[in-house]
Amino acid sequence: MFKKRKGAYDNVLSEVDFNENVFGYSTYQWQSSDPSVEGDQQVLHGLCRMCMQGDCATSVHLEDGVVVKVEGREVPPNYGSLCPRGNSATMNLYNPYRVKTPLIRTNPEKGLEIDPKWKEVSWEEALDYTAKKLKEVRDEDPRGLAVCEGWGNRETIMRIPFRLAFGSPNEIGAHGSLCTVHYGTGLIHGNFPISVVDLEHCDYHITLGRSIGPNIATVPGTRKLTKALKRGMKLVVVDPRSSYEAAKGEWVPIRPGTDLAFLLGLAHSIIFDVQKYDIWFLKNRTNGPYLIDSQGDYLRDEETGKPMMWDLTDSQAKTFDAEFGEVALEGSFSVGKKEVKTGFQLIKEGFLEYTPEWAESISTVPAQDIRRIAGEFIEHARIGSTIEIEGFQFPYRPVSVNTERNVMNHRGGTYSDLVAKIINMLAGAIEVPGGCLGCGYRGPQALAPGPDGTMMPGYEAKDRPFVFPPDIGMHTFYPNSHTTPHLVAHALSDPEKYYLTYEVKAWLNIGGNIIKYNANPEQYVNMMRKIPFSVSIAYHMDEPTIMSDVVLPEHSFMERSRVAPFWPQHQAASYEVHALQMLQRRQPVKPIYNTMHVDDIFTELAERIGILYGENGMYDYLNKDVDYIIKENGLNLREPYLLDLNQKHTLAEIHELQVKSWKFGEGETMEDLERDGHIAKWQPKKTAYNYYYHPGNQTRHEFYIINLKKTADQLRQNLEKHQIQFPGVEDDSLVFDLYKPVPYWVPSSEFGVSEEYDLWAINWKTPYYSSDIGGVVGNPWLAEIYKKDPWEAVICLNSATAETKGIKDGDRVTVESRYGSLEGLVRISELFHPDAVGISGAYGMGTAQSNPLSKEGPLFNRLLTTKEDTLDSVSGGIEIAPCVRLIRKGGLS
Ligand SMILES: Nc1nc2c(c(=O)[nH]1)N[C@H]1C(S)=C(S)[C@@H](COP(=O)(O)OP(=O)(O)OC[C@H]3O[C@@H](n4cnc5c(=O)[nH]c(N)nc54)[C@H](O)[C@@H]3O)O[C@H]1N2
Ligand SMILES: Nc1nc2c(c(=O)[nH]1)N[C@H]1C(S)=C(S)[C@@H](COP(=O)(O)OP(=O)(O)OC[C@H]3O[C@@H](n4cnc5c(=O)[nH]c(N)nc54)[C@H](O)[C@@H]3O)O[C@H]1N2
Ligand code: SF4
Ligand SMILES: [Mo]
Repeated sequence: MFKKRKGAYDNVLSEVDFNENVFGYSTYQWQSSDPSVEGDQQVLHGLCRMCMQGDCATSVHLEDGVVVKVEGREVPPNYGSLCPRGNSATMNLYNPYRVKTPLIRTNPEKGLEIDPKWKEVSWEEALDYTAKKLKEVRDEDPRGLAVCEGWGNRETIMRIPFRLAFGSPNEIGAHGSLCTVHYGTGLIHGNFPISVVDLEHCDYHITLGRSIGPNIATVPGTRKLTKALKRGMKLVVVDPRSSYEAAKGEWVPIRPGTDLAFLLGLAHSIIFDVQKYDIWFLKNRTNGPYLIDSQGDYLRDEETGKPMMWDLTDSQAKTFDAEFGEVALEGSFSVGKKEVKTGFQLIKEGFLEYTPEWAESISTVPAQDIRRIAGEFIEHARIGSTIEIEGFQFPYRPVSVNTERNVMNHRGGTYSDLVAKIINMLAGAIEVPGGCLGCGYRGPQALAPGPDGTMMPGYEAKDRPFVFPPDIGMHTFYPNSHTTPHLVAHALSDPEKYYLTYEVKAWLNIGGNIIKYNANPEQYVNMMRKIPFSVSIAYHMDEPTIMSDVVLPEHSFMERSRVAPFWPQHQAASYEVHALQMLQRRQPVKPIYNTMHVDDIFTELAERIGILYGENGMYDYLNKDVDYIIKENGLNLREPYLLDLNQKHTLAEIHELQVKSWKFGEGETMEDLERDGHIAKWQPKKTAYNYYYHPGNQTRHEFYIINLKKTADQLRQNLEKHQIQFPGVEDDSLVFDLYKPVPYWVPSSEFGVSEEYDLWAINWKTPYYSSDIGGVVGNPWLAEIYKKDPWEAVICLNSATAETKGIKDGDRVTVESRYGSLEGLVRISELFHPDAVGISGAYGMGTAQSNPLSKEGPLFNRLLTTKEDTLDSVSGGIEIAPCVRLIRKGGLS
């Protein structure tokens, strides 16, 4: 029987009454700390979380306390629609495979298929035991705790404050190695997470290896793309697979992993064939005219240290902010004893060899198509035109080329993104109506110039400081990387080689799946086996959870009370969302099992460890609103609505303070939010474009990517200073070669391999699987439809390729890369590039105690490697398109 506790949590954790519920599991009579659900409301304001977008507004309908329907609400950002995942949310709540009560392991042997021999325990026992173990680690060395997070629960507001109060620097994004998409956007847009097309104005959009909406069934993205297509926007989809989006535009099939070649060919064609680009933009809003010395650095004025440009009128170099007759965009000049060239000139010379014919030889995209697309892109850019929005004149450039993880997750992948940015800059289509826009942040900070006149790199393009000895994620050696679960695995397996000076003794998993969603799953299983104590705040018995010593079951998302500031991510781009400031509310349904709200779990643990109260306690960090990279979870608490550091607070109290502190609010209260489910305010439309804050020549983007060179120079110096080698690579030129300021062709690690491996495997997200947030893989309603989809969870092959190999539709084959293999059923189609082997989503694997559905289908990630010499050293990303061979049952084909 659960022991009654005194204090502010009385109303959450009291009166436990272990009844048998419909599923036959013990639960307790829940009494909400949330006034909204204390009555018998029949319709609740919901907030979907069946994908990372997590902002579609829903109505949750109940009958006799049972959820009978979830539907979209007619408010932003989804305006009534839900995708297949959102529609299946009911089954997320009533999933019989959830963890239903706290568990402590009794079997010391660990493995995905080994029964942990769980002991069901009370919350009191689970929390006391976990806190005692974590406290022991903290007393010895707080760095001994690693917190591993992921999209499974990014809603928690207390994960980061808990870790900081604990004193551990080690947060690991479980998801990072296959999602390295942020550098270019941080550098060119000062934004996060990626850059998106302005679908409200764009007329010609080239999209490479990414999804705008329909491919992953993102509701706001699909709405906006549909409108843009109706309006007549031309869509060019460069992809080895003819996706749903490709079907709505021109499909340009490309050989997997060769997008950099295509993009270099496109840039070449604009410069040398079309010979038309936005000279005003390049001269005024980029560092293209800056003079570069023979070392590749800016020529600087001796007195002021400022970068210089060449004035054609009086033939001399001047600081960039001086008065100019006519700025030189191209050319070579002598300044004193120095021979210098403009940044633009160097890029132009660098791109000379990348003719469309050359690009065709690598990417298979016909040279004539590359030339045509280059011409159409520039034609649609309307160079020189303007548009007035609310009395403000913007350049109007309705074109954009965008890339994402399937283009960037290769050695050289950061260059692909940067070449796409260069193409947008050639058209003048950066941060202006119609063009390519940073996704998340709107305001003066994004494009703010530094002392060199160029905008300050933001987010991951801003170097992390060189800290030695390094953290377990090795960010010291990869200062611009995304999260690096793979490097953590390497470092923990060989601490000395990676200069680690302390041990990881405790692991806290919260909604991340380090095992399944990266490469080489076994390495993470081995790593987790060696960690002395691990705890998982879990929804179901996924791979990291079955490896744990303690399982703390959390509420499913519909049971989680939430107040969330809206933060546009990934695909959503238009005035509708980009000028929108919104608070959203999720009224929770009553929990059906013996679970807790994730943030109540953190509070209870923090209190027991002794890190909840006082200065540098968890509440203090909540008040400080530590600089979250994604502000979506930031509380933004401010005077006089801060938490009292010496008193325990319920979540309901914190939500109340959050609403009162909301910086776009005008005195709204929790009642307002409770009544309407959201508070929405649109800022003036012109502020949806960051150009507005720094117009004309008030800021510049890096066309010549000097930031890469600066980072590499510093990294080299630091390695020398500490007299250390770059860990994990034999030859560090493999690393430094990717930091050159002029992008160039870098073949991925999967080219030039033995001829046996004659195809390349590719992967994509789908309307059913966008990641496993909400446990979509085990959702029976979704399974009912994904099992009918011929392309889901199978091995897709082009018909001609299949014929040459004697493979027929329905055959079983093994797909083998140099690193791993998988088996599956073949589906044949004209809609795949002849060199591609397509495997969607992330099916397969599972554990001894997970939903059997999670074991079905091939797991693409088994084909991948995390070896350092295959990485993109700038982003830290792993190779996503491995070369493979097919083995048909009964022999090699
Ligand atoms: N094959 C393949 N691999 C991929 C990708 C892909 O498209 N295909 N995508 C890559 C990308 S871009 C990313 S960002 C990463 C994402 O990888 P992760 O950040 O690890 O995220 P998720 O897939 O959301 O799942 C994490 C775990 O949380 C569990 N979970 C679901 N709901 C809940 C919940 O309410 N609470 C808790 N505690 N856990 C929950 C899931 O079942 C899963 O085991 O994966 C990468 N890996
Ligand atoms: N609704 C919703 N939206 C999401 C997410 C979600 O969970 N829900 N997850 C978000 C996250 S974390 C991320 S990182 C993004 C990532 O999402 P995206 O990168 O946009 O999506 P993917 O489906 O992985 O890949 C997109 C396309 O790349 C193609 N592709 C595969 N290999 C290649 C190649 O070699 N070259 C080219 N040109 N194309 C290739 C695939 O066929 C696919 O059509 O999505 C985000 N969007
Ligand atoms: S896109 Fe789908 S899964 Fe994602 S929040 Fe919206 S309805 Fe839910
Ligand atoms: Mo991602």
